[in-house]
Amino acid sequence: MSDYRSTRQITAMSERLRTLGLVPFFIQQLTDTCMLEERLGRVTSVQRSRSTVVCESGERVVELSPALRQSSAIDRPVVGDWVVLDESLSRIEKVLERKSLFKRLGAGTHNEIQPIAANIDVLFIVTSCNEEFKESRLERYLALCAEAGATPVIVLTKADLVADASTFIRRARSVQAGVPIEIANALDPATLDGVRAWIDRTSTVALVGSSGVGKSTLLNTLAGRALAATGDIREDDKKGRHTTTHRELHVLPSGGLLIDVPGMRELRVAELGQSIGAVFEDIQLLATQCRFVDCKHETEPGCAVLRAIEENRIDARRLANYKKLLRENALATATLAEKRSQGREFARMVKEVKLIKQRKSDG
Ligand SMILES: Nc1nc2c(ncn2[C@@H]2O[C@H](COP(=O)(O)OP(=O)(O)OP(=O)(O)O)[C@@H](O)[C@H]2O)c(=O)[nH]1
Ligand SMILES: [Mg+2]
Ligand SMILES: [Zn+2]
Repeated sequence: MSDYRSTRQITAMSERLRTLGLVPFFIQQLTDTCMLEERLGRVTSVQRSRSTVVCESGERVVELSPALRQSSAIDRPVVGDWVVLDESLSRIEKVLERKSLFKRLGAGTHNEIQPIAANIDVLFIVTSCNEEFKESRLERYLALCAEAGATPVIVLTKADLVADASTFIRRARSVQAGVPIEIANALDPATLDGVRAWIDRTSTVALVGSSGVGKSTLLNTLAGRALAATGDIREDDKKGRHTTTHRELHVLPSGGLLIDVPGMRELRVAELGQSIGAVFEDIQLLATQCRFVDCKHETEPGCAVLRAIEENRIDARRLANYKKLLRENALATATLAEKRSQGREFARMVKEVKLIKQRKSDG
């Protein structure tokens, strides 16, 4: 599609779709112009098989097409997706190709990749200046963010509750070279200029982080009104009470889109590719100087990584977490690959049995 045509379509496009973050990347995937105005929409929340979609004509609760209902979790619509509805505007027919996707390995025994939020530009990894703060958790979020294809920003909330936030800032800086950090009191709009600078009219920001760190509070303060419920945290261990129970995309009155994601208890990784390396660039660079090319940085002589730990240039915790994520990722990735090949094998067997049956009935 020519640039001219896509520009013309955007100018003709409804203001509503534009405030929902519609950009040429999605318009270019549409083949029929009339489909654009009426049947295009963005998923603002998902409840089991039903999704809330905002289209030009307003908000609708819609079902999935039979094909989508049978597809795997990763291919089904998730909050943030751009979708095409059927002519009666009651069913999602197609999920447009995603610009980015934040996902994890499903919790519990479900060895399936679970999409969390689609088409996000920026990921606010929210953590607070108290016992909740953990470098290892941040590293995990950052690896998943690199894989998602979004820009990470660490948002340090509850800065008002500590005399000096500098220790937390220093610790946040250590988890990934050059990662932006914003300090905030999520209850006070006067402290949110740094956070606001990441939000513009068409970009989508997802808020992730443990329960109780202040994601919904941040959303409400940025919006200037109570869009989401918030809840207090437990006094003894500072843990949240999982107040937000489903993911939802909100449009800010001043423009910009925020996806509030409930605190996740488990954040398992799988199929991370090179994304672990994006977070642990320092360790991977040092590893090129180890004496042995296959150095595991355990007890080997001439290990540049172990030397950096001895000289306090790298934390032993950081190396341990790097190894843990590598192990976890390798195991989960292998399990998923095996499951998929078994699925293919099973499908092949079913096909063969059907063919035999057919031959029998034909003959
Ligand atoms: N003092 C202070 N309190 C905050 C700040 N941010 C959040 N809180 C409080 O922390 C508690 C939890 O905030 P929520 O916004 O509900 O937390 P959440 O991250 O949305 O939690 P879940 O929905 O459970 O995932 C509330 O009592 C908020 O008022 C902050 O920056 N400073
Ligand atoms: Mg919340
Ligand atoms: Zn080594």
